[in-house]
Amino acid sequence: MKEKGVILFIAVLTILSSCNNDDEVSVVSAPPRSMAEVEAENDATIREYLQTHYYNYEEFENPDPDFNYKIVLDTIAGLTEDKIPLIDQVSSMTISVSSESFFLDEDETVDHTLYYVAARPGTAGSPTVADSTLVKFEGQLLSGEIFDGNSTYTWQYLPFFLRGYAAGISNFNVGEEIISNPDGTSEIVGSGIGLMFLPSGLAYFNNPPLGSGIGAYEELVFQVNTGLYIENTDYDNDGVPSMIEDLNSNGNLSDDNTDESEELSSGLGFVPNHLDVDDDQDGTLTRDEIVIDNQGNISFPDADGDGIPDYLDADS
Ligand SMILES: [Ca+2]
Ligand SMILES: [Ca+2]
Ligand SMILES: [Ca+2]
Ligand SMILES: [Ca+2]
Repeated sequence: MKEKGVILFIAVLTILSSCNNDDEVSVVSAPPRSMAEVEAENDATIREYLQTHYYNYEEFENPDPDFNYKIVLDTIAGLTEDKIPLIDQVSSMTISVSSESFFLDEDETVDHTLYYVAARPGTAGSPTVADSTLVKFEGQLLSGEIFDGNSTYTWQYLPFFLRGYAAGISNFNVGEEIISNPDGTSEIVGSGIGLMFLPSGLAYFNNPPLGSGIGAYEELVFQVNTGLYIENTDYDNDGVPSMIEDLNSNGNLSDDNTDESEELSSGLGFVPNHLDVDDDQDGTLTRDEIVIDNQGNISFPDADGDGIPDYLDADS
């Protein structure tokens, strides 16, 4: 069945490309592929890359005074054949992804593998996927082509970024403090420098941004410099740290929305708890349904004792 679909698709493409009417621009898109199938392919491609490439780990181990602490990737061949391949230096983590997060019809939940290495471990704490983090980054394809980046530190609220990017950063540590250089630039003492490899299911899958140069189902590589982070970031300032608003603890803050049915029926749209100041839409702000003591400890009263705290319980 699938092969027939592909043949039909090619036939449609051929018809369109042989149509020379410049006034009509048609866009044809194939139906999304199976997430499990794509993940298996992406993982094989990434592992092949990791086996055949290394990074400038020796420069990080014994840095020259003028070393710029940039990760450089290269192939292992000829003069470099004694280098340690990335596959022997990376760690990995498994992240379960629901096809719903890409609005796919086929209902799948697929384990994805993210590979990462800390080239220079940061000297302070480590953000969660729900924290705002001060980051410099560079995104590239496995081909080496750079598609995005920011060479100055920028605050990034990680839930707004790619699932794999946020998860990758949560493995790295940040630095201690910002210092200003005489030339007006500034740096962060002890910041972390890391590298991560994302299968497409932890990135854009079938829907990369137009004009980005990223293909559908393409693997991505990010080099990051993690400067600082805000511990227990509370993005919507409702008193509940974003990490605690991940009610099903799956590391994805977009699928926790207590008042989803009310929001959809009232036309308010979909506002997940980490962005919602009244999580249960009972008209009382979340901030007024929780208790924060002088030490900053949060407790969650449950007035009717039904096991659902008041801030998530529309009838209490
Ligand atoms: Ca919050
Ligand atoms: Ca969640
Ligand atoms: Ca909501
Ligand atoms: Ca409420």
